[in-house]
Amino acid sequence: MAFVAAVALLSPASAVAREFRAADTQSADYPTVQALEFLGRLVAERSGGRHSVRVFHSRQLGEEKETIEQTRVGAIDLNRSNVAPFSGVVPTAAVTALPFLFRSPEHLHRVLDGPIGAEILAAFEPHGFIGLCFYDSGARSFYTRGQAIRTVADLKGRRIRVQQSDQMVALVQALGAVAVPLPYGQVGTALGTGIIDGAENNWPSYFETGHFRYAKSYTLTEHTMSPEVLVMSKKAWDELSGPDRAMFRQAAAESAGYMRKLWQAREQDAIAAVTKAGASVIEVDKQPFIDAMTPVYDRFVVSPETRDLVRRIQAVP
Ligand code: GTR
Repeated sequence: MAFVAAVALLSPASAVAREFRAADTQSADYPTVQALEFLGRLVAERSGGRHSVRVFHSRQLGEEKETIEQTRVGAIDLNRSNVAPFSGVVPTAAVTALPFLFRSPEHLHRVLDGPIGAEILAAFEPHGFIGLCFYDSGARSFYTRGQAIRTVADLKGRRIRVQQSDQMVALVQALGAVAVPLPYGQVGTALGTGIIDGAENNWPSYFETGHFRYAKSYTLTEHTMSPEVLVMSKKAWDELSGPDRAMFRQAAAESAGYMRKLWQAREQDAIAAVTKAGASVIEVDKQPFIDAMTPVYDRFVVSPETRDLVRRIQAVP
């Protein structure tokens, strides 16, 4: 017993040096990847060089569906993904991807920066993840090749790529389109070859992926503001000391603030770049799109807890 206790004292968890592998599907200079690098600098500094974060961007560790699973089992330590591909894994998190839930970026920030945001991050834990922070992702809108989308009817029968998420499949089906769930890295080729007619994403992703070259009409439906989320695998977390956990949480919160500033500039730059390259931006009456979303809410907002969460999010001013 005495020997065991002495060994434990000699090697407290906080003294164990570690490289944390972080996965991100976006490219090296995308704001989420920049935020992970920033987090890595804080962690290295504040742990006196004991810990470091190695960022694998551009899907080097795989597509989101796979990296989420690998993070769950502890093969990847940190993962920055959109909440939508988490929909089958952490149902509470999927609430933030519900269509037309957030009224504005300010509403989203007020919800995610407050107690509801903390509650949603905490909901990751029973599923093998520690929710560390949310990052901005703007609003997602549809973009298409060929005929532009001006009304819900223009989506009828069109093949639209969605993230690998049942909720996103349902959203697109509710608009009468054919949902094609594909990993992010396959969308460019699918658009280029005409396997799909369109996809949906925020401005920076539409630009950075080059999708604007094939799908030249961007229709401002802004149908979801599904945020990005940074999680740590519970396995890595369990090996951290209390002070190291607090350090990670603090560094993640600061990286979210850093990212928010980068994001605003990046959105504006992306809008300017795609319009300069000839993409047309189409404004629509959103009401018919909102009205079409009832089946999505009927299917995914079922339990009393989820209903209550949606109500509380809507009640945030
Ligand atoms: C982006 C998001 C990625 C990924 C991608 C997609 O906006 O940053 O994490 O989810 O969308 O559509 O697959």
